[in-house]
Amino acid sequence: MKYIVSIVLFLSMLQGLAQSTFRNPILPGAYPDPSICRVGDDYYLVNSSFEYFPGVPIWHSKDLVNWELIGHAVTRAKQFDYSGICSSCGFWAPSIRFHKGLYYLSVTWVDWRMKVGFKNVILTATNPAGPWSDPSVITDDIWGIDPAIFFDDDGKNYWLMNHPAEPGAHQGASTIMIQQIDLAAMKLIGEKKIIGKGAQIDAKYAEGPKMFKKDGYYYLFIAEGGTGVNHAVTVSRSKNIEGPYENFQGNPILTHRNMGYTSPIINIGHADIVKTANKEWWMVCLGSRTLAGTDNIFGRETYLVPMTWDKDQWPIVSPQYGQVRAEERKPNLPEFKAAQFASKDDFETSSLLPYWVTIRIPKENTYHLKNKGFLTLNLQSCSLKELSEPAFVGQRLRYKQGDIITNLSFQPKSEKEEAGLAIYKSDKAYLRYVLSKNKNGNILTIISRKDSFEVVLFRKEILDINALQLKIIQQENKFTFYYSESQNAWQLAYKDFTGSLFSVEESGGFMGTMVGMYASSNGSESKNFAKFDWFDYILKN
Ligand code: 6LW
Repeated sequence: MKYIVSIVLFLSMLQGLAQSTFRNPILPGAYPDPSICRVGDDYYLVNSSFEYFPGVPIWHSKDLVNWELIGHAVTRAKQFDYSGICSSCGFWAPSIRFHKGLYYLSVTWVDWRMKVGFKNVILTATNPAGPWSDPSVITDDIWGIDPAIFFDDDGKNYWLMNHPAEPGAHQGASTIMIQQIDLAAMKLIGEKKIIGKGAQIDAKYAEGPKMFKKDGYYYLFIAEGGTGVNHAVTVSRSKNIEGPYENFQGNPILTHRNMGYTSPIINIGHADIVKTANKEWWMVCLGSRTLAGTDNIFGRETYLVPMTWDKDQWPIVSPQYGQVRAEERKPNLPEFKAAQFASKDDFETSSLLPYWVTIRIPKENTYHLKNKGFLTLNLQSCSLKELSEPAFVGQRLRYKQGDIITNLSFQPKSEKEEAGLAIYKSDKAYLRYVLSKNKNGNILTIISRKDSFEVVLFRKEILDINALQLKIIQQENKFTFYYSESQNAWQLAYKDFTGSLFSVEESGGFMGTMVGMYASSNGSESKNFAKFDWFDYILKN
């Protein structure tokens, strides 16, 4: 008996321990450039979303650990013209703030075809779940990214942004500017001041500025080193908002750059901070989990790190450890039961669940849920290789080990028509696992594409296409493909495709990898469609 009691006590102690920690990243998958604000007991967080629609996800939490996707800031085609924007263009580094009943979201809209390439805008909302306003353009004539607003306690409001360095500065040099903003008129006023250029003497890419006031000091948190393995968070402060700013001698306050690729979490940088109602300070930042040592195929994700202040009132991030930890102690906040979506979507809803995204804004009727219990994709003549609006509905790849399964109904009518699954990194790096047709009949193929170079990994005639199921098993950076012609009679199609193709290191860009349902008639007009009965993305670790 005594023995049983001690086992129970031991188990509950273990459970207690388990409950006092959380796992990083708090938002796995391509959710970079986090910005956070607190309103009472509620926390709101936003991320970059690049060429995907709806744009700029808005998250809600009460405990900083469990997050609910409550909406997006960009839900209407009228807000931004996505047509033809390149992969990794679109929305960069939003910042969210709350002031006098209104939520403010400042963000960069990137389209290299514009005169400058960067348009910096503000959207507002009374409810963070939306609807958000149309954009007010603050700058479209200065090279600069990552805008943030700061509301000072004297009633003045400021606009902060990354800004070019003086001509002749070292390669990659950039600065941080500040200028007053009239938020009623949505116009910059007064003079622009440069208040930072990074902590390292030859710092590159000073960006992502966030301003805070505490005990008479203005603290300027920035990212520097570029958004790769040399990324870092640094801080400077001043008693005068317009400077001069003094760099903290303990900079960088957070980085994994000193570990290079030996760290299982790389790219740590681009941060925002928040003070809880319990007077704790926490930092959110971006980082990436690597697979097989180097491959970062998830893109940049959101992490949560504790923060405190030293005796001289400089911030100390991840006290004792100085690193972002995969398992971290929870904030001192009551647990928030965030609504979680089931892994399987049966497509019983009348509109897509919020985690689904499309590449740019598809033309009307590219997809629909009118056949209850099915997602229907109408074949588009464009494909994933054009900067167009393909029939693709996907979600972020986010598990180190996961199964992706779908049930497809599709009758290809020509050799150009195809439908199935796609793993998509950009217009230049993706893989299609599709049912198509040749002169002998229906075929199932797996084709990877890097730039304009395609490799056919698998091709097989399929006799019964009425109950076709496709499955991709991901184990770290290896992807194995199965198909089944009758319920769960799985046959191997291709084993261990190395996912380096989807990594930022190999294929560049700022965005991570998406996986989803796809259909195309590859340049020909088609009235054909593909129906997906369900889609399941199961966590296996
Ligand atoms: C973003 C910049 C960055 O604007 O990457 O991590 C850019 N840092 O701050 C795109 O996400």
